[in-house]
Amino acid sequence: MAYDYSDLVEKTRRWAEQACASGWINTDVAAQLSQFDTRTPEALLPNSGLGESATTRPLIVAFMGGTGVGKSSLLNRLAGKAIAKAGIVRPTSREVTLFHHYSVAIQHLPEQLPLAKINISQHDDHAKKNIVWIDMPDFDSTEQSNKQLVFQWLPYIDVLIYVVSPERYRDEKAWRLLLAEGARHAWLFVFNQWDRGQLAQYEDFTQQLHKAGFVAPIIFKTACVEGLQADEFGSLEASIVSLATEHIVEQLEQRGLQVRKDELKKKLQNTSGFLGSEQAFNKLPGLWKNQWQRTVKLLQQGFAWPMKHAAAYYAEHAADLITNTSNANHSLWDAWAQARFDDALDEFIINVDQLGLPVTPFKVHASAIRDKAPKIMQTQTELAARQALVKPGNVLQRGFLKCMRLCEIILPLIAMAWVGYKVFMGYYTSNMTDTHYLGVDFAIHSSLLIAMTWLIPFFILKKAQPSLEKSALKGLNKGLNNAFSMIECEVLSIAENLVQQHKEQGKQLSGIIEQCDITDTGLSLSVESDSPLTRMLMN
Ligand SMILES: Nc1nc2c(ncn2[C@@H]2O[C@H](COP(=O)(O)OP(=O)(O)OP(=O)(O)O)[C@@H](O)[C@H]2O)c(=O)[nH]1
Ligand SMILES: [Mg+2]
Repeated sequence: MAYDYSDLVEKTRRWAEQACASGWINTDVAAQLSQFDTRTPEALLPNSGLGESATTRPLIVAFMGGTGVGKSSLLNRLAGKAIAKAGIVRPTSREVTLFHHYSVAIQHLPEQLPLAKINISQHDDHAKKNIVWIDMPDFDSTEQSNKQLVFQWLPYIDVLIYVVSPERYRDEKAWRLLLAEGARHAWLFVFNQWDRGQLAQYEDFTQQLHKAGFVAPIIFKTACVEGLQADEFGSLEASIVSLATEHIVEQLEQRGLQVRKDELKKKLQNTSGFLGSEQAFNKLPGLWKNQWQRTVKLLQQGFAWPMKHAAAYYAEHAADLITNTSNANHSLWDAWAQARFDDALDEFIINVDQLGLPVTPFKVHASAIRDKAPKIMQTQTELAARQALVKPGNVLQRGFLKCMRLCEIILPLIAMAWVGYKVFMGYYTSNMTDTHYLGVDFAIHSSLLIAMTWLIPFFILKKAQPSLEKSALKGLNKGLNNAFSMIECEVLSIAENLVQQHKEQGKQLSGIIEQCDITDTGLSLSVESDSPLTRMLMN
């Protein structure tokens, strides 16, 4: 199914709006994408009502050219009466003259047109029923409003009759207009005031048109001076009448539509260049990892002293910290660290730019992570320091101390049990064998044994207690590394998120580009090479 041009323009406008809002394209590009013209010749006379037999709209033909070349004189000649002002004052016409068959309904002209500047005349010539003739003001005089009026009418014209005179056939402004508007219309050329013209000028004009892309331009030589020899005005009139068929109007519509779609497609393809390539986006995670590794080394060096200081503080206030009664802020992330982090992000953004990728989405997301980094660092270091102070030392140390605490209880108990056993056995054997009950030596030795089994673990426990400062430092180091990897991941997830967004933007854009290529297969309205229309179209 072919997509309606105005739908495509609307889709493009909506895409541009959201892409600009999220920073993927700048406002200039968005403005260019939002300015596509939906005005077409078929929109000039909606429901033009060409009578019961006609199924199509009339052909819209307009005289265009510099001031004084004779546009109004040509229209008057065609009408057989002075319907448009023609004269020696420059410029003469300051409004558009519309000349049409009375059966054409023109009451619904587009609102964008300055309706106050229209002069309307009707005729009853059945042969020219399917043609609406328009005389436009000049576009090259000092009268800017005339030029503006011409540009307001141009999109609604099927066939432009470009009129020149011997003085004004090499006009720079006309040349530029021809090149800019060339593909959008069919063109006929009139070398008017031929009564004063020379063959060399005619040939020169033909050459110029070749350069503009007309292989065999159709040029009529006319002279709107009464009583002069016959000119080619009749052929001009006949040519236009022969063009006013349903088939040619459809061909012109189809071609106009294709030209507009091609222009839109070209602009969209250029825009996809601004979004950057997928390969470039895929390089981002690696780039950031390298960048961050260098920054981490630098930050670790810079944090060495503040970490010691913070560890001493935490060790000193361990009890307050654990019971949460201390509000002391010992953030390692100072202005120096923030500056290093900002440098890293800025360098990353420069790399993004050098890869030809849009930087605004990165800048927007990066500003959030700039604020978040100090919080991550604060939370992670404090959490790890607290954990380290709750469980000081390493697993081995903690296991050994646990063991010693057990020994401090169990060993004296074993010693006492052994002494008790000996006392009981000594008492029992002394009764049986009538030997002396345990002596003084036993009392001294057993007391010493009990004392030693208790004192040795007690002293070991005292001496093997891990240092709180070292534990806090270890905790801070762990927190620091956690914070570093969290910050790295945050930036990586931004990069990944933007890769996804880029894919989505690219997909939407290529969707519209593809839709520009789809044409109705049922309509084969390509211009046949032998059609007179071929000579009227710019290559
Ligand atoms: N000699 C000669 N004079 C012509 C011819 N056609 C028009 N003129 C004169 O040229 C002058 C300008 O003609 P217009 O028809 O007003 O020219 P225009 O292109 O409509 O000019 P603007 O309305 O100012 O854009 C008038 O005085 C005409 O009489 C021609 O074929 N030969
Ligand atoms: Mg005029």
